[in-house]
Amino acid sequence: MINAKRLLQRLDELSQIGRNHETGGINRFSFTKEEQQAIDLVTEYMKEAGMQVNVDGIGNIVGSYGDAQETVMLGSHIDTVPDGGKFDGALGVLAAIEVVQTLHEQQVPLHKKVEVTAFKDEEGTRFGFGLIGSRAMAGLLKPEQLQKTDAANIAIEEAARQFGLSPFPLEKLKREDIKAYLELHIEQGKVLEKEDLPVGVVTGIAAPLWLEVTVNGISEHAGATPMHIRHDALTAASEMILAVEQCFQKKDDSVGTVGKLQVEPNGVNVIPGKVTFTIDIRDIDEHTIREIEQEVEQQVNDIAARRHVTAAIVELQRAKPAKADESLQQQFAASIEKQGIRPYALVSGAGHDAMNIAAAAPVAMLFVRSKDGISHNPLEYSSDEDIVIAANVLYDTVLEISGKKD
Ligand code: HGY
Ligand code: MN
Ligand code: MN
Repeated sequence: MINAKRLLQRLDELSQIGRNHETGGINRFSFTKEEQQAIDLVTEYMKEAGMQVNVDGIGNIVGSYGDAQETVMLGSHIDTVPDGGKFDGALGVLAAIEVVQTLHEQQVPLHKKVEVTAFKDEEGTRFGFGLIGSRAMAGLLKPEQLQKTDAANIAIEEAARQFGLSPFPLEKLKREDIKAYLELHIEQGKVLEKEDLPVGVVTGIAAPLWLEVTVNGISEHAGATPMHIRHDALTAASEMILAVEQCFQKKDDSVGTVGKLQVEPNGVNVIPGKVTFTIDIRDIDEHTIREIEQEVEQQVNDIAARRHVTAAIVELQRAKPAKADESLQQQFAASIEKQGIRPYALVSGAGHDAMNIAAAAPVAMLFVRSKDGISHNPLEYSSDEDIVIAANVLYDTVLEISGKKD
């Protein structure tokens, strides 16, 4: 069994880094000093667990245990959304380290190397483009994507170099030796709570398509411009946003979110001349995502024409939905049953690094119950008891797929 006290203590310790003491939220964005502090702490934990620690060219932190050719990789991420919670990503990395430390302390003979990866920039908060580390490891990262910039116009490549990293050639980041990838993650939804279960096995992962819509009208005097001759970018964007919402009413599993909105010049007495907003589209099926994308484009263009403004849509990021490996799902279910818990299968509406790694290896995810389904919020919470159950399920699964058969 894993050392529950140590895991929970580390979770608390890591959660102090990047903490906004007013809101309780955590802000750890890529290639920043907060992230570096978190990397240093996680590196320390990995070494205490008996692992060799390496950082690859894009900044994935990889702890390795054992010297077998074939690798079972565990992992998740330690970066956050703005004012994020303490469990999203961090729990998966720390539980994985705890599993390895327990294997090490109990001198368990292994026939596979076990690695733990803290993937670089899963959330995409700083550059509006995420899953960077897992794209790189799966050979999906494209050179031009490293030219995406943050609000200060710093490109990913530049930020990586300033952080002491050399991302190119990207080919050297690709991994071919991973035989299985397992990720423990909070559910971030309400299903396990409704089923009154501490853990669940993920069957598939919905993928995000992120679009940015820029609406251009004319900034004019709010008092001197009659309503019927305005080119108001904000009222046009508002109608577009509600039309986007309508696109999802008819779809069962798809979800759509407008999360960011910028109004320029943003003056009380100025008709907005330019509005930029983002759309986050999710579904488990790639074809459905494309259908919705076309519908959204049609709506945006029709409304722009009718309101005498122009609209441009650019893709910020796209990923492929992924199915979890059947036999790894069954192994998780068997390990759950050993704890006397009913195995339960569910889809992940949230995106995860596992969906990229699925391009390079069989993957599976273990979900931990989220209180009230809240996540991407300082109120994000999973109980100590559920966390320990999940970490022990992960330990047993790793033992089953990596431990030497006597
Ligand atoms: O957006 C997501 O689904 C994940 O939290 N990055
Ligand atoms: Mn997240
Ligand atoms: Mn996450």
